[in-house]
Amino acid sequence: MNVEKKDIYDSHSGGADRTRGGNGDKWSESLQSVFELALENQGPERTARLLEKLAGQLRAAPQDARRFNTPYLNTIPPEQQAPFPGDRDIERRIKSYIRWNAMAMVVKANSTTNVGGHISTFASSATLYEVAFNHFLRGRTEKFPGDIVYFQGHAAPGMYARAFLEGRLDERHLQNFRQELAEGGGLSSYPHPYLMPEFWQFPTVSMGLGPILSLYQARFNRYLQARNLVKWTEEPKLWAFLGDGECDEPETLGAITLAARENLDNLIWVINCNLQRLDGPVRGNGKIIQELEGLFRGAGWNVIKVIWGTDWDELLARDKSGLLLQRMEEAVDGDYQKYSVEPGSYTRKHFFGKYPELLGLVNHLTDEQIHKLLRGGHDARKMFAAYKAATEHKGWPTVILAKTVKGYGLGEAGEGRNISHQQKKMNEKELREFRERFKIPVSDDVIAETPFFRPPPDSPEIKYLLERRRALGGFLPERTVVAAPLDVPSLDYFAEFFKASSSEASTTMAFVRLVSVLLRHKGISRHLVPIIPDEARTFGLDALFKDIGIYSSKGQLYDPVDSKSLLYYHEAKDGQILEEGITEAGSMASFIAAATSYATHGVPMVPFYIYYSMFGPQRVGDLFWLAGDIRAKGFLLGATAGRTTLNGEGLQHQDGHSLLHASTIPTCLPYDPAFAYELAVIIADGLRRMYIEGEDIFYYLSLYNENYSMPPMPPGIEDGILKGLYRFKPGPDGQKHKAHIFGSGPIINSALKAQEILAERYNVSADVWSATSYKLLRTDAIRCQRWNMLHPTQPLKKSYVEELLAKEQGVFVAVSDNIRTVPDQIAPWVPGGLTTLGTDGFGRSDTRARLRRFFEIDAESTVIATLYALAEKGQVERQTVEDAIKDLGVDPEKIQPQII
Ligand SMILES: Cc1ncc(C[n+]2csc(CCOP(=O)(O)OP(=O)(O)O)c2C)c(N)n1
Ligand SMILES: [Mg+2]
Repeated sequence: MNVEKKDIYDSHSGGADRTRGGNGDKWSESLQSVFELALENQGPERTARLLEKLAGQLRAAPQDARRFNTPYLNTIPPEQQAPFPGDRDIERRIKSYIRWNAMAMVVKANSTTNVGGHISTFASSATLYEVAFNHFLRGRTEKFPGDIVYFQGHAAPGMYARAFLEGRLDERHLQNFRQELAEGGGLSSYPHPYLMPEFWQFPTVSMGLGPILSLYQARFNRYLQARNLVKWTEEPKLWAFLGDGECDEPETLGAITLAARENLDNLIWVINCNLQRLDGPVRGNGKIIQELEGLFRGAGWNVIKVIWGTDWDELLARDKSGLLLQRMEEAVDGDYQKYSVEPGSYTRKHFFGKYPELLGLVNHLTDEQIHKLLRGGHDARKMFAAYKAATEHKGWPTVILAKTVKGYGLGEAGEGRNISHQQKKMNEKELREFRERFKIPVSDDVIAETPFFRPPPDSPEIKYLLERRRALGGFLPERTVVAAPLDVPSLDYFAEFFKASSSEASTTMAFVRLVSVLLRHKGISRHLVPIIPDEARTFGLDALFKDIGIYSSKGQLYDPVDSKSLLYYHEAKDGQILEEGITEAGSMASFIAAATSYATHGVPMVPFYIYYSMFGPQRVGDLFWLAGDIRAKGFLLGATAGRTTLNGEGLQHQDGHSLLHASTIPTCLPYDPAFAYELAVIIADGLRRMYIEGEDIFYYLSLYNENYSMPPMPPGIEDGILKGLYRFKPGPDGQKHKAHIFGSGPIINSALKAQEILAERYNVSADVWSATSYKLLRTDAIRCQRWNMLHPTQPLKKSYVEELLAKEQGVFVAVSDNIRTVPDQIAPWVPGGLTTLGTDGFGRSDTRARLRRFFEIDAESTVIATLYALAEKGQVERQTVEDAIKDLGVDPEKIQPQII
């Protein structure tokens, strides 16, 4: 244990003499002197152990409900506070101008539109950001990669307002806040790299996603270092700014132990504890700061509370009775919110006035002064000291819990009020008050127009602000992409996948083989990042454990039980696999860190995240969506896909709709390959598009666990595989009727068997097509349709699917292991319409054969659907269909799988 004297003070007492209560003075003094004696004689380590032992006894007591809490005081006592090195007056003025502009852009936008926006989040966090911008957050330079910063989404106006003062944005941008389609462009509502690719790096506004991304990004930074993919003389820090309400999201807190376990002292979270969320208080009846402190300390974080501003130091020092702390501890957040709304007289009466002795403490203060007693998060000196301590802390991540007032400075327009979050307008009186309070040089005659204010470039404020950013390496946020293309293998590198397989295999097995082939490619091997949430053995990925190892910052401190086996659990400091354990959200966060490494670090990485298909977009869909926004590149592999192909696992596991989810993400290419060669063609092309052409796209591939013979690749079909549809096996000549069956994944085998039955028994020649991507076919068709509509007099454009099927005769049927909506996507462009078969409804456990009959996607059901489609067109008798149902042994009265 590496405990220094200072740590013991910090974590246990918050300054021992400040914790006394009632007649505890003597006790406190005696304990203090014993403590000091122990320190002197026994040294810090042994003293810490002794104290731990005693504290352990205390914790065992049932009445001790606050075992992870320190008193409701600042963690850093005034005597240990680092001095503030900045120019407080200038910084205050800069901050005021930013406050004003941030407010003005929202108010302005809402004076003529209803586009919304938020004033109160930034109003409460302006000091948190300004101190960080002026003293801590480092930009990217030639020598330093730049700190990584996650800005709280709702504080975006503040970031824009600062960039305006920095001269990076102009009035037109601010004027067009949330009006991105206005002439000349505008500013996105929140941090969206997709919409502002040179400004924002990380989307954060879906609550909880910024925090979890930051955790896994901090670990990914260590991974890159351990694997020598980056060489930093100084390690960048990661800063995540978040809201206290946001901490209710499981994504926010669900993975915090990772950061302590991995010793991520490169990570700093700043939680803006304004005690409010959207509707009201976060913990009206309790204390969010204390609750979070307990959680983070329990999870092994370094916690720095910044609750009280400098004005309180003197009051606390004068309070010899300990009553002030007692009162601070008694009041709940609902009370504190009220103190920020009511005049000082209310606080005097209800907070101090509860104990007459306390009233004496504030006798010298006017009501106005009492009202203005600062909370820690509004005090630059307190925030500076906290940030400094955080950046210097070694061994664990740090969280700063900064107490603020929501809507600070808005006065009656929203300060501390429950409506604060939704406040978007201010009347003239409120604007004047705001102006007075922050001394903004805006005159009466224009104030109603809320003009933006920027001091001239040679003003002390602008010079100071720019000098600070220069000293810290440059502007933030800023997104620059400097990655060189990767040396990716060309298609012929995958030749082994184009031959017939020597034995039966699944597409999952083909994928694992493909990864091991890629790992032998010099250009790309080091850049691969296999990611897995505790399912490697299910998918056969454990074959890679031995060769490339599982990343562990600690290496392997134990002899694994299976060390003698070939597939032993091999952890290594430079391991390449990210074995995340059972966390799909965490794995997605890792995927995103790797998938954006080309932008974040200028080092392109190729993540292959393979997981249980059902627990993909259905489980963590918001992170899938974010992957699009953040311009992720990489491959997501939904393995054990298929409502019937994964047969025994039942309702909660059998996925028949992830492809549809994936289809909704604008930059995602979803594929449903049937054969090993399709997989190889898709991945080879993906590597080219993402890592040579530089396209900001990512792939979702369904993988299945059914073994069958992998055929050789027919010639000339690569383009069809990539576009989404190609003819795999034509039907026999000389039959009376014509049909086409689109099959996907392993269900192409139903189509192939149906092809035989139709030819042998029903005089139908059915071509079997492999449909690899309905979404891509659809997007292409929509693009053409739209063009034609908007250019009505010009020659018609035809989409790939229309072109491909234009000359085909007969009927079209689609069958897959997914819900019908997946193939239905292209129905409008199929000549004569498309009959679709699919797995709508809940899955259940049984054999594949029975499940496929149940969902009506087996060969027999496919034959019936094809005959019925022909009957509908009057090409075969309806009686033929009825006979076929009987002959093929299908029960027409069987349960219907679809429910509502
Ligand atoms: C996942 C998600 N759920 C809900 C919202 C809607 N929402 C936006 S801000 C907000 C309240 C935020 O409170 P807090 O985190 O305390 O931030 P503050 O503005 O108080 O700093 C809510 C519920 C969201 N953006 N994301
Ligand atoms: Mg809040």
